[in-house]
Amino acid sequence: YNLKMAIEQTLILIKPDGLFRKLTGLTIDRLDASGLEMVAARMVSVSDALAREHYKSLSDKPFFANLIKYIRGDFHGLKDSRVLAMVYRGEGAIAKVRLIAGATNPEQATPGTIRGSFGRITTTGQFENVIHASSDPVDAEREVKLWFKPEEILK
Ligand code: IDP
Ligand code: MG
Repeated sequence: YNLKMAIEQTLILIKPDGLFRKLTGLTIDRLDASGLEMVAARMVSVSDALAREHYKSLSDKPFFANLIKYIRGDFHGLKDSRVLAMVYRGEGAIAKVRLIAGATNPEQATPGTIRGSFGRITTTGQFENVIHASSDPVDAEREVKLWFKPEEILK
């Protein structure tokens, strides 16, 4: 049968480990192969406030402090913190990108997914999983608005 999915937008971040390890092209190649369309992209220097707002639902987790350090580039010696933020749009975009990204824990992520191929857990136990991808429609809408002004996203 023909399963028609809603047209969605989803936020993707190439995290500091992805930039540091020169995985930008490989990551975008996999996202483009999904058939979804890139409709916004921006290099962002991640302030403490933006990092905390983005991950606010995880603020009570034991790994939260390190998560803020990670997303701000503190573990990768980047002179200025930076991530590549993108919006992809298309049918079922949120779930499609989550599938391409793979599971949160790189050790459990399916080989061939971005995290399964390129993610790692460091000797100090930090997850380095290369990308962020919005997890559901509510999160996606909130995150797209947090990282992009409306005029920065192609209609
Ligand atoms: P997601 O990125 O797959 O949506 P979330 O549970 O939303 O996973 O967690 C956000 C980020 O926090 C993860 O991508 C990862 O960088 C980090 N994280 C999540 N769970 C753990 C953990 O158990 N240990 C260390 N870091 C974690
Ligand atoms: Mg999440």
